[in-house]
Amino acid sequence: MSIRSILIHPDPRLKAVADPVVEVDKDLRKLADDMLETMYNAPGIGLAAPQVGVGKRLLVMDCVKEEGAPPRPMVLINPEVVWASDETNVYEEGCLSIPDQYADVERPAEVEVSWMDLDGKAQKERFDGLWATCVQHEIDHLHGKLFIDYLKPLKRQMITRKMVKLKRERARL
Ligand code: K1U
Ligand code: ZN
Repeated sequence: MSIRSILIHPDPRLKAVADPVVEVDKDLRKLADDMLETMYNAPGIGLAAPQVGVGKRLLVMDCVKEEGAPPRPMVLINPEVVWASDETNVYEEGCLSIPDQYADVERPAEVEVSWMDLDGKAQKERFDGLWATCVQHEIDHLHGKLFIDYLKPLKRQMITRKMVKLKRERARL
C-alpha cells in the first residue's frame, strides 16, 4: 500500500466527471488500498478517486468515530444515490482537497446508495448521520462537484483565492 498525493482545489481534474469502472482488476484493488491508506493518513473520513488524480467512479470512506470501535473501511465502486429523504441535515463539512476550510452544507438526512464491491457484487445500503453526509460529499466528487459549490459565490471565491495562495506557497518550498 502507498500514500498518494491529494490534489488541491483549484484543479481541472477535480471538476471533471469520473468514468464508470468497467472491470475490478489488480490495479483497481491497489488503487482502493492506496486510497484507504491515504484517507486514514490524512486523516479523513472519505476520499474519492478524482482527489488522487484518477477519473474513475470509486470512493472509500470510514465514518466510525466512537473511540475503541472497530474501523469500517468501505470501498464503493460506481455508487449511485437511488433514494434521498425529504428531511435534511446541516453539517459543517471539510474537504481534503480544500485544507482547513469548513462551511455548513445542507443535504438529505438519509440516502440509499447502490454500488459494486471489490468482489464485483451489487450492494445497496441506507446511510444516515455522518455516513449520509460523507457518502453524498464523495459522490459529488465523482460528478466534479465540491462542497464549496453549495456556498454563495463570494464565499466560494474567497476560499478559492486562499487555495491558490496555498498552492503557490507549497510550490515555492
Ligand atoms: O472528501 C474529502 O475530502 C474527505 C472529507 C470528507 C467529509 C468531511 C466532512 C463532511 C463530509 C465529508 C474529510 O474527511 S475532511 C476531514 C474530516 O472531516 C475529519 C478528519 C479527521 C477526523 C474526523 C473528520
Ligand atoms: Zn472532499
